[in-house]
Amino acid sequence: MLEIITYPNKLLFTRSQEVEKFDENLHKLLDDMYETMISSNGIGLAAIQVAKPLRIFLINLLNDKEEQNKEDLIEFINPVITPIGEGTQVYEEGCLSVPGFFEEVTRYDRIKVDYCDRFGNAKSLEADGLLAVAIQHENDHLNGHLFIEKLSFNGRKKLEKHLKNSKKSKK
Ligand code: QAP
Ligand code: CO
Repeated sequence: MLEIITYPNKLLFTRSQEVEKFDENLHKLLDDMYETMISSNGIGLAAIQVAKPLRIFLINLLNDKEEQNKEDLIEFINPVITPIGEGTQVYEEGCLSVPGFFEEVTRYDRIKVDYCDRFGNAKSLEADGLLAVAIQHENDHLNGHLFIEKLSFNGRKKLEKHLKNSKKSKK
């Protein structure tokens, strides 16, 4: 298990670097990130959330039976995202680095992603729905951005209240 860093840790606001070596160290990091994501009840995790500033994230959505199977895991390395069309969608997002807070965010409806797998093979996929949301959320982490930067005025107020309350319960 790796430790997940949380807001307002300043590492979360740093830009991650491209992966250059697709070696056993990378594979170990990907495996450790997977274990960390699953034991934290996550469906997505970026390397910067475990304090590794590398352009890597994992997504493992639930299937239509609401099961989270490792065979549905996608590992994205050095991803590049391109929106398809102008459509947008709204989804109630959360983040393991902002524990206990969930709020609506607007994202592109459809995207194309070019990325590498763990062996350095070039891959490409088109996504919509929740997968498109998850990819955009995780890709923001690689550029030092959090979903809470995209909140509406009322969402921001909710966040302030949440942060105050979680500080109180820590004391
Ligand atoms: C990113 O988020 C994401 O606060 C992944 O108490 C967001 O796995 C993908 C989580 C929106 C798709 C849509 C957060 C678990 C998990 C929490 C997560 C918490 C427990 C968040
Ligand atoms: Co996140």
